[in-house]
Amino acid sequence: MSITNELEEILKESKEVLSSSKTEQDLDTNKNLFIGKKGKLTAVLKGLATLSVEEKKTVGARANEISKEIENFVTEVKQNLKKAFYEVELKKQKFDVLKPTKEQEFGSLHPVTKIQYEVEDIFVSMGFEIMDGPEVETDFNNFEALNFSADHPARDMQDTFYTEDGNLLRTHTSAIQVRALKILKPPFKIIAPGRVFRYEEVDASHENTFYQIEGMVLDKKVSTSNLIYTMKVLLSEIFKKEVTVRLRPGYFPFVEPGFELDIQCMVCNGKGCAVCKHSGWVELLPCGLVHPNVIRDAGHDPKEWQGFAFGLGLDRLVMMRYGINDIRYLHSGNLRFLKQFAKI
Ligand code: FA5
Repeated sequence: MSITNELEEILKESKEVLSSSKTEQDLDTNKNLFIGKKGKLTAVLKGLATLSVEEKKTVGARANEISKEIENFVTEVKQNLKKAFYEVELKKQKFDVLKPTKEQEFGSLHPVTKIQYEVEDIFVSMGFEIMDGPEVETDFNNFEALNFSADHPARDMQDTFYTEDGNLLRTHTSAIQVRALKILKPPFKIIAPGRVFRYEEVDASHENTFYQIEGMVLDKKVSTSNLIYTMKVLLSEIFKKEVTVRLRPGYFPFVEPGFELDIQCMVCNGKGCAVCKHSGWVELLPCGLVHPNVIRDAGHDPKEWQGFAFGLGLDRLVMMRYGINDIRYLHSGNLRFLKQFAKI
């Protein structure tokens, strides 16, 4: 075989061998078979010495071209091998950030949140809007504007934590009534859920941090019948069965008349237990018609506008709904307790 043919054969063979390389290391070894010190092309070039000057020129030039072509082919194969390597590696590393680590480890809504959402749905379906307010309130919004003057004895029932600048942790969601009266143009219907705080001796039915849902309607011709009807709808929707309630007079400076709506204790079925303080009844839903002073102080004419308001104790509602015999379970972060509500 002539040297020229031998060179073309080497080029052909080198491409076949180089293409079969599986790794970059393989490729280096295969490259040396052709253009390394002991490679086939190097060996042929050594034979050039026997050729004439003219042949040396043409065959030598072709040999150089072939050497370059093999080098270029090596570079091309190397790039393809790199690309394939990273594709495989990336596929191995692909992971789903949202995939739960264990099948059973989903979190769930807190029972108080669940019931809050249910109450919200009931009121939204009756045309109420949902309002929010801050947990750190002014004395004015929490007390003063609700007819509790600075030395009013009813303040003693709702002692709280004060900040150094004279504000306080709100003791009830009724503070949001004041905000609603200021911001909204009557007629309006709102509910306002939220966390409230009191300096309170903790027992089976009293926490120092608990939840309420405020409700307020301001319109023309609002009566106690509207209030009682709305409370009835709420309770029948929440409990989905007849519940025994009693209505008695209750005093709150910002309503007149004021009522206490108690529910027969569903932990002991009215027999008496720690939750109802052995009375058979649980205070759940104080309410009343908005006091004319509150309406007037907010800049509306109490002869034109009337309203009702209520303040639902959400934790106690949850306790009645599920028969929970101690309020302290609710906010203790006890997972064995909370997990029982995951599938409800
Ligand atoms: C009030 O807080 C009034 N703002 C309610 C109101 C609103 C009256 C609008 C009239 C018109 P009271 O302090 O009774 O009222 O609390 C309301 C409800 O919150 C109670 O019936 C009870 O269900 C719940 N509650 C009160 N104190 C605690 C406590 N320490 N722990 C858990 N729940 C409580």
